[in-house]
Amino acid sequence: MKKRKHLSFQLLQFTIATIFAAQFTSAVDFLFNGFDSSSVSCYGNATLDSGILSLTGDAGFEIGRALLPSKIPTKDADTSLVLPFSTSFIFAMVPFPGRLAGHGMVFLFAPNAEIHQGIEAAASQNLGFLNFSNNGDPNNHVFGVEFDVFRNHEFDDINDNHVGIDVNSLTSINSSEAGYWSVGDVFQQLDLNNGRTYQVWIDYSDGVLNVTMAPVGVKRPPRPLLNVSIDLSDVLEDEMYVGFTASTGNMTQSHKILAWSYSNTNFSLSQGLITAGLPSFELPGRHFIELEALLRV
Ligand SMILES: [Ca+2]
Ligand SMILES: [Ca+2]
Ligand SMILES: [Ca+2]
Repeated sequence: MKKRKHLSFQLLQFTIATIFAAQFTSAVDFLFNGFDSSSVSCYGNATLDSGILSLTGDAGFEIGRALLPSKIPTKDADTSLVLPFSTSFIFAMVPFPGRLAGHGMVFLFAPNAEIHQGIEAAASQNLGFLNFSNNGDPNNHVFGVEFDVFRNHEFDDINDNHVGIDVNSLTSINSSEAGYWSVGDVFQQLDLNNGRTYQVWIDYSDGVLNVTMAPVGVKRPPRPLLNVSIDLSDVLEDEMYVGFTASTGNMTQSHKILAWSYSNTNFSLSQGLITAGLPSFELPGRHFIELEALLRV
């Protein structure tokens, strides 16, 4: 297996993980600028190297998942209302030279950690999130925000470069071309899997979910990419695993997470993520193959 070395990547690794009972019962805060085995538990093909989390490698048909080691509460113990949350992470999807690149990754809440127990997940277009038989089942209790780079008509994918909101299903309830709204409300399209490093912000409060992304280092755009009214109270169980999952198939790419913050109370915690001096994964030139380019030939 190929290993990419990031010798120049000296991450300041620190963790703020506090459980407190002030405003909300069992509210959670954590912030990881780089990962080690105490910050996340890896499943399937996920690996940690020099503080970087790689969910998948180059073997094909892989599933990698990395979750906070313990479940966290997602509902107020007294009121049973879904706790507001604000999470942000920095990721890169890195193609392998000469290989078709796919399939994508999901930020998820799941009732179980294991890939092949409980709500089972499959590779390829299933993104390590669900599989063909459980897809769409309301008893799944899985919620995700997907970053999908291959168009699957069976899931009504809008294109091969989109961000979607997934409730118990890989058919998103809402999705958008990947990108952000810059100053003057001009849409800037972003190529999810060109190796570039992006920051994502996902906020949920008062029944509204906002998903925003931008190239790392760009200030958080005020207008979100996705803005959806959604009641998660029937979707989330009282305690859930939270983290990331990704898969490859015939098409393969590395799905990397560099940093991650999460809070139920402090919607500015993501400002503690280090966005400068991160390694670059962009390939010199354009040596990887995009399927759409191949099909045009
Ligand atoms: Ca897809
Ligand atoms: Ca999709
Ligand atoms: Ca692409």
